[in-house]
Amino acid sequence: MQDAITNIVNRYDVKGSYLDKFAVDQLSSYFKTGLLRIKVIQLINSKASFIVKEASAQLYSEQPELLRPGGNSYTTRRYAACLRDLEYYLRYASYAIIAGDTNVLNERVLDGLRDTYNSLSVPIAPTVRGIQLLKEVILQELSNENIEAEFFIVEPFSYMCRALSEQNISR
Ligand code: CYC
Repeated sequence: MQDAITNIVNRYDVKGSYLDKFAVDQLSSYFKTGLLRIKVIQLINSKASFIVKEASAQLYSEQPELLRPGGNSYTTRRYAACLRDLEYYLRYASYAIIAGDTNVLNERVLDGLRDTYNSLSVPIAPTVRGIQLLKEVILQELSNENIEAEFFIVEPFSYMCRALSEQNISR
């Protein structure tokens, strides 16, 4: 797993150079957002089950066919798997927010996931919508607490949506 600091240090180590102004600017913007990152992960941590519940309720009200016979969330086993997956996305997004790096998402969540989903017929588009809804619920909660939304808060969610939506062009 990488974070904003190891990412920069590794790049400079490869070149064998000291951290220049560019690196220092990137590092200071990471440190400047540090307290806000902590606030955001505390909010996610304290409201995790609410966030998942809201996002899934919204998903199933938009796409009720998922819950009907033939839908991928039909049966309590699959419904539970779906809530669990949303919980995974939320938890790993919180790790990426505090790390300031999306690498953890590739390593622990996304690698191979499309293939797993395809082999189990888990539909990608509603999953992507579920991740967007997690993000929207968090943005609403942040605004309720007068915390201004910043790019780094939404980025891990957008990153997972992009990665899941991407077509595999090698096949
Ligand atoms: C299944 N989701 C799975 C499976 C994996 C993941 C590996 C297959 C194994 C299992 O059932 O547990 C996902 N596992 C992960 C992820 C990680 C991991 C992300 C990283 C930590 O270790 N179905 C829907 C919704 C969507 C959904 C749109 C929820 C948003 O209709 C999800 N995922 C879903 C469902 C299954 C599943 C229903 C069970 C499919 C089946 O067995 O038929």
